[in-house]
Amino acid sequence: MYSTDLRTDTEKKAQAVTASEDAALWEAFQKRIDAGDIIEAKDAMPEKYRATLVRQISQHAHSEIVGMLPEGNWVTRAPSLKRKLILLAKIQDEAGHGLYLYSAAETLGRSRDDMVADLLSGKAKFSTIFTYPTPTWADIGTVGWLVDGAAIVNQIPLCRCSYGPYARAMVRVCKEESFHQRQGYEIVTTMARGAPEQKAMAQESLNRMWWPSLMMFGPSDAASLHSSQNMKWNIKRHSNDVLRQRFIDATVPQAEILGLTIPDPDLVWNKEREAYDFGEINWDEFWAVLKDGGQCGKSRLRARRAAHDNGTWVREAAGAYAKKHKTRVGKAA
Ligand code: BYC
Repeated sequence: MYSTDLRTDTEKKAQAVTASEDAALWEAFQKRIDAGDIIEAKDAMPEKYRATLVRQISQHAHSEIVGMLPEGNWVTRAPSLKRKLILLAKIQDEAGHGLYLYSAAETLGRSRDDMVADLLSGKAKFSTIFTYPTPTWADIGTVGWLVDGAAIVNQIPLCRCSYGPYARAMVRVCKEESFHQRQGYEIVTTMARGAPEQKAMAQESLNRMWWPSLMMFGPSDAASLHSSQNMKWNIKRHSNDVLRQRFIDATVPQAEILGLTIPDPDLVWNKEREAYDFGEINWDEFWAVLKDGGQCGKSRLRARRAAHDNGTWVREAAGAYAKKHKTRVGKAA
């Protein structure tokens, strides 16, 4: 996860080919993008476009799957049967998101097994937000409210991404994320309006999760490596900073309604910009988390590896069944 190079040998070769790729292909491709065309799996595309999408979509899929872990830890401790059921349904949705996304990435020629191997070996990244611990029940509320809230702001524009299979997967993901955001906000609302201890727990969680949520949008535009090319290709429709600002402007009033305080002394409404000014994000922390996995990165990977190992027999049984079925169908034909 924390290496800077996500490319497989095949992708490296593919990118090397890019230099010698037909300039006419690049030009014709860019014309299609500029005309608002949707690119489909079998269409001609520059190898760099393909590799960029595999990188982003697989990282996104890994984030969904790893994101199940902090929530999974709370299923047995959720405060009521109703809360357990809702949390289980949400976690199941995240697994579904991972599956749509792995499938979308597979249309670009990368196998799911290879992508999962990159996650398990630590080569592929997943969202920094899931390297932070969730030690209290209020964190399950703030994950829904802030993390799913940030995900919606980031992902709604991806429904109009130039690559069809990714864009279509995003439509359903966004609908479900919207339910997730509301369930999180409802947990935080219940706590903020409950006993003083509950409100304090909600505030303490907000204090820890606010800044990491802002980091979900990626580095500042000045430091973003891929934004300008990705925007040219209509993979990204808005820059990291634009989306981050959109999230802050939507979320601050939600905190005010709850009587909670955003942990940023520099947060102030700017009348001229009609947006909130906010304090400096600790980018050293962001880059350090990307590099070494922060507090929980390593334990998240350990949990994923254990789940993968424990599921070996299921994959083997499914493979044996598929083989048997194929032989039977072959004989019948
Ligand atoms: N975490 O040039 P930049 C969810 C990396 S799941 C980790 O701006 P780009 C949920 C970036 O990959 C939410 N890495 O990159 C699930 C690049 O490194 P590489 C997941 C990050 O691609 C379960 C480098 O930093 N959402 O919501 O133009 C339960 C430079 O960045 C992060 C998605 O994946 C980060 N936060 O923009 C609940 C959305 N930020 O690859 C909720 C799809 C940056 O060159 N992805 N990096 O080694 C995107 O929209 C874009 O890929 C990003 C980054 C905005 C994340």
